[in-house]
Amino acid sequence: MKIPARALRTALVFTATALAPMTVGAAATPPTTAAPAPGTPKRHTLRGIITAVISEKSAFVVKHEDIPGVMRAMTMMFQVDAATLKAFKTGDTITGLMSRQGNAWVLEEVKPASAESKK
Ligand SMILES: [Cu+2]
Repeated sequence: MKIPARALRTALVFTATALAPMTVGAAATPPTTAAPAPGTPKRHTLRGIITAVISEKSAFVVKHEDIPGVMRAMTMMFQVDAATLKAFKTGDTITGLMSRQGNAWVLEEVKPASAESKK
């Protein structure tokens, strides 16, 4: 049986029209909001200079700038991971994300500050 081209075109248009509301409905569904996992520490952006590297504690002493609403400018110690510890030295200006984890302040995503200030 041969379907006339015109009838076939009509059928396709009808199908597309029928599907359209479904597509719109799916697109209108709000994305699932990823709520922060309970217990995840708040992280704050920090900028400062490393005044000492304490290898045996896997820590940096950082003289950081004021973190509005969180902490005034001060010099304090931050735990860092082994890779970060090796990647930086005393005198480096850095940015990072600080958070309170247990009894320690932790600095993550540490980057040279020069990379951040290139705007
Ligand atoms: Cu501080």
